[in-house]
Amino acid sequence: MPRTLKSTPRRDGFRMPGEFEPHAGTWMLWPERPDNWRLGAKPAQEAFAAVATGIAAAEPVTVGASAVQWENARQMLPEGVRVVEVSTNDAWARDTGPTFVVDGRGRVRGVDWIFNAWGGLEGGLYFPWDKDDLVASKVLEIERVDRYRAPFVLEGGAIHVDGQGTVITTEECLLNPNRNPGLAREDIEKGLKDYLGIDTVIWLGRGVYNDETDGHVDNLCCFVRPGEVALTWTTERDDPQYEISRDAFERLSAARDARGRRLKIHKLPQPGPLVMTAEEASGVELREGSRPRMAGDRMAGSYVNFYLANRRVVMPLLDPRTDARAMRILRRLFPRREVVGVPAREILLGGGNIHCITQQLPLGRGVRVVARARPRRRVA
Ligand code: KQY
Repeated sequence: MPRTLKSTPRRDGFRMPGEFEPHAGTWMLWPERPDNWRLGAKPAQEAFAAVATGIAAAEPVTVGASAVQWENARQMLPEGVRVVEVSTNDAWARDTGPTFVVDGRGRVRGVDWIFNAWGGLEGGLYFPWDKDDLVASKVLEIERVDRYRAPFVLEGGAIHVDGQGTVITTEECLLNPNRNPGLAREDIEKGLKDYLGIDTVIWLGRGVYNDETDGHVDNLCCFVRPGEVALTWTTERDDPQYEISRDAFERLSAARDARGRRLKIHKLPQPGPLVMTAEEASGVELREGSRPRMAGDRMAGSYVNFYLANRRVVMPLLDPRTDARAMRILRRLFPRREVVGVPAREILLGGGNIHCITQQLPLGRGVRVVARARPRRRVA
């Protein structure tokens, strides 16, 4: 039986690897709540199935679905994808799943952060979130991986690491009083160092404009490899994203990573601006305690929200005016990976994107590969 450890990853010699390091597989969760996903979540389920299919061509995928949805998920997902019963409040494996850490001997462990639905009762997105807070424990049980319970609130989408001692994050999210009101910046930095096994924190300011997560970094900026980041970018000075990206660019330009390197910054065009249509908003049920969806809502669309699978990049397709340009840039950034696009507007309507709905399980010595990846199939 997996143990809950009283120590910290740092003390035990563990670190969070970069997403670009080899994976044993990917975890996802199945969407169903009708007050976040329109039309009873059916269009979102199609989009999640396309993402799972795109990743399963490269590595094993496990999808957690509720008892009510298990049969539907099983039927909608390809055979090679493992579907297990996990009850959740919603479907954001990046944020409610464990953050896996590895050590030099190839051992894998998991960090289980406290989850409060992106802000608890002070601007969080739904109540209750008790099932979501148990997802990491359940995943670790199924994977037979030992667990650290971190003593503070954090979501996986709020951090990106280079695997060599550096994390990037945003002040908007991690210093938000709705996450850890009792902790100062230095306390948060110490927590990141202890639980991610890193030495250097690079603080960006705000995340993507109108991002309901309070500015998760995984929608704004990510490591493509150690020493290099991708940043969402617009040249439209009147767009509220302009100043946000400009500020991030300046902070990244001034930063040094844990190994003392300057960062090379690659700009990815911002799609849109993308807004919710009246038809889309009307398909979402209203429920007390959940964030209502309104026609005209500006959505936080970003191509940075891609997922790095083994030898593959699965990127969101969001806007025919910019999709091809973003794909060209990603192909240049990842010459040894196949870049595939998945139509992702239905995921964006729920408030996030492909990176937010996935969680990588690194390849370690003790981790079993649960299913064979199916032969490659083109997604888009
Ligand atoms: O972007 C994410 N990491 C999660 C988005 C959650 C949105 C909930 N409606």
